[in-house]
Amino acid sequence: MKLIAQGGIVRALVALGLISYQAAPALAVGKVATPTAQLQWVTQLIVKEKSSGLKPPSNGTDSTAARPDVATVQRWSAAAQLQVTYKRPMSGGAHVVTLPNVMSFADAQTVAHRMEASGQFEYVSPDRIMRATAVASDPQFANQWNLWPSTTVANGPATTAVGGANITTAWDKTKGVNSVYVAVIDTGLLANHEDLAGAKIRSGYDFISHNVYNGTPDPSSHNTVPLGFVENDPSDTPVGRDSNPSDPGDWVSNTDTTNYPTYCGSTQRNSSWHGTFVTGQIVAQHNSLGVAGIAPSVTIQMARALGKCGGVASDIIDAMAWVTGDSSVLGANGMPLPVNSPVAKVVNMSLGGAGNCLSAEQAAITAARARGATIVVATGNDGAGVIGSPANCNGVIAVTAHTMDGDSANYANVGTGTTISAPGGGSGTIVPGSGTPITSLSNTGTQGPVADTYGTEIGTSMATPHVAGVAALMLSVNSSLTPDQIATVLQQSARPFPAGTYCATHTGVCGAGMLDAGAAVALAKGNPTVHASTSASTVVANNAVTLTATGNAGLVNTITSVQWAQTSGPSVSLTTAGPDSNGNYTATFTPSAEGTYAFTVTLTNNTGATATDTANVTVTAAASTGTGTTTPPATTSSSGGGGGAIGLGGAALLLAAGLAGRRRRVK
Ligand SMILES: [Ca+2]
Ligand SMILES: [Ca+2]
Ligand SMILES: [Ca+2]
Repeated sequence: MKLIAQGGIVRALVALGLISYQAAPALAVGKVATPTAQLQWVTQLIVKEKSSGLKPPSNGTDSTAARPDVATVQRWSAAAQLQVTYKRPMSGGAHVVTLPNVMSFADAQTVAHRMEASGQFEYVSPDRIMRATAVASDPQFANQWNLWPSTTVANGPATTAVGGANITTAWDKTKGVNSVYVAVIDTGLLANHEDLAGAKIRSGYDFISHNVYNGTPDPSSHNTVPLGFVENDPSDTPVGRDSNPSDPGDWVSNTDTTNYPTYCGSTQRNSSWHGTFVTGQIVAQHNSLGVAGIAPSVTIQMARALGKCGGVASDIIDAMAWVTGDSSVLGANGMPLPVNSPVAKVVNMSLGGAGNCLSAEQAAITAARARGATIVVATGNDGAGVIGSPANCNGVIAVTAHTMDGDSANYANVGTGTTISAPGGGSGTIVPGSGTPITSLSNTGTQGPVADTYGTEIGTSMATPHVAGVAALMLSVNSSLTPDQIATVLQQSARPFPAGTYCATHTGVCGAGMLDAGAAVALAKGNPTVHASTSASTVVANNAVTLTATGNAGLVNTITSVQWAQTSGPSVSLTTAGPDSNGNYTATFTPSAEGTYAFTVTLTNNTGATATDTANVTVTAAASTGTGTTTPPATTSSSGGGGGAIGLGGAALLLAAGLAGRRRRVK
């Protein structure tokens, strides 16, 4: 097992984004083949046995019940062919063990595969280091072009942006409802920011373990990372996981870079306030202060999992499991957490690392989706043609970033698995543009929080909350949407990339197009339609007439009822049926008296939206059949014997009725 050479570590950390993209070569034309951040370091493994026999934790019992015994850990070490040390149980029946030394991601993967080959394990995954996918930019206040439509719309903003996400148009339908719950997994939240006053913020949690990076000395400096270093919240009790997800700051001092160069990189950094920025993008209030959030009326929740010098997959997985309703997640003092209810239906993860989707990540994502959650993940900022993880896991919505001009941002990863592009700001890959960033909430503190402010950032981290926010708006108009339906609607409503941009000329690698909130919410709302027709517009008395309703519930919606009603003419009894094999609904009646019969049909879908149409039938007396040549009925009625004969004049009326029937009302 080889240790990573220091020079390689530094290069890897530069590429990972610990050093701002301002320091990276600017305006590369095209994307690099693979992320230069491929070299990662790993100190832990996530282990899940096939049938452990270990008791799962349950409410009110100490987590020691779920811990494996010494013999089990020895068996794991034998499978790994090196000594692993038990660290803690995690969600989903998995466990975290510490490796004897820092190793590359590839070497850790080799150990994991070796363990899996023993046949004892459901999966073994390297506990990858994750980082926020933001890129700092020069502080400046910019207009929120990212919320604008691409073309002028009635009652819309005066200005448009080619790359705008058309959020303002979606606001005509909804700004969100507080019964839609969104979770953000990030660096924590300064919930007292002035632009969050009045926002619906529910209790979150701080998932950062006390011993992240502890146990394996920095291979470069040989210094051991102290307990509590990553969580960095000594005033919160107990140590380790706690119920306060406030952001204490994630600054990296010169002392930190000297003591822990492998873990923290070589460059001093101020606190990012990344979680507050991302949260503000979604729920900053519309209050003539600061900025406008995308879905200001939804309920938000912070699950803190990134601290000083990043975080680990095991903490992030536990955070994702808990916000989406997993009952097996351990909190403070290793005690099981109460189930998060109602569960978060949208999870924003503006974070990631390079490499394949971990089995542990995939298992957690699959389980979260089964609980109804839509997981939205940033593709990463390596400027690569390969997306990061967990964006590359199955079932997530992977979000890349574009600029104000609609070009792929030069830092944004694209490639297989990308779902959609959203505004991330900065310069384009082919069209440099103005470099305009995204504006949201921040803090003036360089270490701990000091005072509210507003800041600008660029990155796939900033693109991701656009999609999470729009998913929340979609759920606000249609609470029954499944994760798959949300992905489908987002893709079907996306706008094409502008001609000449990177994504227009590299089809299939940037997802379905540019996020369009106005179109997505309209489709999600699923306006229903219905069209009524008759088997004959004129019929002789005592012959059956069939009325047919052809309806559409609206995209991804379902029809809950189709109601027929007679509005004029001698009263008749309607025999209703449907849907038939074509999805049509019918009503049949046999009139006995001459006159004009009028009917309405009302289709209601599962959102409660209705559409109506009308149909008229003229009934003539039995003694006075038509004067011209008789013809068979235009449509055979479904019951009641032979259809009535109609004359040529009747055929003309039928056509007119068909045209009239297209006048349908939707509300
Ligand atoms: Ca803590
Ligand atoms: Ca805390
Ligand atoms: Ca505001």
